[in-house]
Amino acid sequence: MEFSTLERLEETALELVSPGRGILAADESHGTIGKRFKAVGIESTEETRRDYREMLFTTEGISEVLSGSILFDETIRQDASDGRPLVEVLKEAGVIPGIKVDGGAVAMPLSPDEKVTQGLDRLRERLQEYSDLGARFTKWRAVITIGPDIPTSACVEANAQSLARFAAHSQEAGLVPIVEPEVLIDGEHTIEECYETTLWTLNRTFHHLYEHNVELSGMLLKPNMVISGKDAEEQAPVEEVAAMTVECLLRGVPAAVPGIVFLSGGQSDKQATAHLNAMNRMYEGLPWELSFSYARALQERPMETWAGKSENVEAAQRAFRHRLKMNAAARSGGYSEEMEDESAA
Ligand code: 5MM
Repeated sequence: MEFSTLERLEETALELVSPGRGILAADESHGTIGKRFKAVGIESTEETRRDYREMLFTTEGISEVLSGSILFDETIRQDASDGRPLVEVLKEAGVIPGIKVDGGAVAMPLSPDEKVTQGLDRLRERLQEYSDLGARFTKWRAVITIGPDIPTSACVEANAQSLARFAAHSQEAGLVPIVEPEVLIDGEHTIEECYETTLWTLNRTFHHLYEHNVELSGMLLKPNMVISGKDAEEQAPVEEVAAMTVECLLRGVPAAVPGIVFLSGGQSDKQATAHLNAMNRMYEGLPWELSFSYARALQERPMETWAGKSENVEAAQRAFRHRLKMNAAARSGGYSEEMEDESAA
């Protein structure tokens, strides 16, 4: 890789994890956004999806707390209601546009309870197009499920290798890859089981990243937190989640990676903030920045408040700004439950 390309990748990666800011994952595919909209009574059409994302992107003052936003293929081609491309709206607001480039996780052949992510075909051409459309970073999500006899080694390897191939393609195109191996919260597993599976997945992912010559200083990692399964009888408290997560990352993520941007993975919005806050409060001098790249934990309240009605835009933007501010505070361990009421008021 040319030195100037690497320098540009490193600069973008560092900007995405700059202090007090984080990333909005707004890259829901049609199926996912349809499900989320339906739950709050919004019909999913090209226009409602555009209006909703425009509402988020035009929230005043977001660049103070938002460094980047991950878009879906449809959104990167859409114009705002005033005719400006949504990508320009983000850029003018001081937010870096990124793009999800995976083709979704599908059932693994002969092991249907596990998933493999597709989308490597024609990736080189697609990345060129996304770069021309204004994207500066990319994202690929792999899904690992904990259950009886799973994950299998075949599943972990296949996903880790695809993540590495994606990351290599992305850097070749001058785009910062966000590598997202998500160990799902679904299930009755203990926090210890989540720790083991997460560490295994991270180790194999970084093994393949190395084999594919990916420059670690020009990428970001988007992992799950180490947490009890959603249906586990015993739920680990905040400090334990924070400690187990950081200890796992210290053993699985090389120091050359500039930042770790967590997914929220089905945690409540306040839980996701509290966990990130505890990690940043409890640990000093970590080799990487600890930040967020949440979808649900940032959007839950604004989406519900908006409900597809233009008269709700201001209130929804207030809810969005509030959640961003809480997570921005968590970047330095300065968040507290009391701030929820103060800021909301
Ligand atoms: C918004 O959800 C993203 C896309 O998922 P689909 O391809 O299934 O529609 C997803 O990649 C997202 O970026 C991460 O999972 C983080 O989202 P959460 O809600 O876990 O913070």
